[in-house]
Amino acid sequence: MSILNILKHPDNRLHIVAKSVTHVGEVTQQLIKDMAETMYSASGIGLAATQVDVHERVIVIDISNTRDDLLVLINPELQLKEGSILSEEGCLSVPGVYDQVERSDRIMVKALNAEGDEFNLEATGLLAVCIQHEIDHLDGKVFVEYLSRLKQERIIKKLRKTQRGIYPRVSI
Ligand code: GNR
Ligand code: NI
Repeated sequence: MSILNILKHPDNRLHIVAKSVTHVGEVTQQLIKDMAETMYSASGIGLAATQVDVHERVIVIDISNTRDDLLVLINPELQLKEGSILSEEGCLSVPGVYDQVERSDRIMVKALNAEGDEFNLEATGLLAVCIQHEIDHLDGKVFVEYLSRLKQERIIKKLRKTQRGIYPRVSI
């Protein structure tokens, strides 16, 4: 298992549209393990492969308080979305920035699990928000793109300042 480097906004690689997984095998399963370890170690509730510079449609989520309820979504497809919910979002690729985003409050999603089997899931509230946030990543979209241009410019300025001189540690 390994903790992967998380790309930080602004980074053009966060705008790459991820490709569908054609075969769920050992390589994808190892990616899922590494993504889960990375998400838990960063205390996030979700992580999309895009954020670790792998441009395949793979998502891991765990919104449980106990951090032991991993949800894996491969090639997720939104089948239905309804209602609206306004909630404060954050993102591991946009550290220290939190702001209100409007999303659908209830969704139905179809996806493959880590075994490659298809399943359908109905989600509401935080889980629905998180799934939409992660699917956006796979489509090359970061949540700050829903904010005003002024806010986006301020966020980029702040992140460029704090990221300056910070380079990922290479593990031995
Ligand atoms: O850890 C995360 N918290 C969060 C809070 C509100 C809405 C979405 C999220 S997802 C985020 C982890 C992340 O960046 N996933 O892409
Ligand atoms: Ni995110």
